[in-house]
Amino acid sequence: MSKKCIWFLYFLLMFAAFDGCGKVSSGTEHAPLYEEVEDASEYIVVGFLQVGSESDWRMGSTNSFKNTFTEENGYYLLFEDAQQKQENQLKSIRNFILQEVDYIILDPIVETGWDAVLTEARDAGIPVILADRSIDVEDKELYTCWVGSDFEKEGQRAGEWLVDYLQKQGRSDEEIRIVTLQGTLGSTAQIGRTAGFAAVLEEQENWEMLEYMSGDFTQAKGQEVMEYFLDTYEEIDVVVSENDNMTFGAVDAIREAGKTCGPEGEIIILSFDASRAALRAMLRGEINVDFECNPILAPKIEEIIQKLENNETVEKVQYAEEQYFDTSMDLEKIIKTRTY
Ligand code: GZL
Repeated sequence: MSKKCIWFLYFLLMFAAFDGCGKVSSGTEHAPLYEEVEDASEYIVVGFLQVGSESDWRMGSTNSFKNTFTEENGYYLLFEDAQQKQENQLKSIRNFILQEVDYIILDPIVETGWDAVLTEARDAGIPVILADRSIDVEDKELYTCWVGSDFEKEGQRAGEWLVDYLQKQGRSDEEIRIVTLQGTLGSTAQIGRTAGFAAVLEEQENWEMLEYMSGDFTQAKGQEVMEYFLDTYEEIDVVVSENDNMTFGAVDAIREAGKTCGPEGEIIILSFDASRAALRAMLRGEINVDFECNPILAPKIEEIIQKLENNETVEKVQYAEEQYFDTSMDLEKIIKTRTY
């Protein structure tokens, strides 16, 4: 189908999907529609399915894609924000298939439920690249490759950091009571971080995990869950929070309960993502350590698409480089280097 037909079909579909009040009935917020250009065939058309806009990390991810897949770089980016609902992603993939995009880039909200729709994409001859989170499918050929983080390593790094920190505090033999704010249940980031930390937890006889509960990677839910933890448990020594935005909520809850956290406080806080906002909170003494999760994945994915355009093979799994930050480091200097 010619690109001009695709654009006509796209506009037709968009109007068909509109429910009369200017909103797409599927509930997804569409980026402004791309006006038609003379010869769209010069562009590589990429359909990107973003999880939502739930966190600072997510905004860094969205900016990375919008700054990379530009018309100047030879791309048409069709951007869909699924507002953290898998059904919106499933609808949008079928929409992209109808438009015969050249590539689908999917950041899957959760790992399961993708076999059927990705089979449709493969039958339509459209390569699927996974960004950030991954999927659990029988047939690994349903996607070309996954570019993201080694989440289990992030969780393990957090456990190892806590062992070392408690040792330095002279608390290796003390009873340590821990609660965990989990991310969106069933997402790769949550599965990996929980499993990685648990691998270290099970080797520490004096550590007790009081409870896991999901704050869905949002600040509001993170505060709500932390309030529940504080109401339920007399003594909490450590909070493991699987992203910075839940951490911000947890810090508010701790303070409102008249308790303290961070390097000088009674509750140790481990966070994930290492957004600029969280490193500033660390500077203010609210967080002990933050495990980086790099959202700037679009340049690596763009390289992959160029290789595929040249019929080159690509690695099935490609991890982003990551580190951690704590108050022993020059945070003022580090924050100046951060891009999200
Ligand atoms: C991790 C990413 C997670 C972040 C959260 O790669 O999927 O989703 O840790 C975001 O901030 O909501």
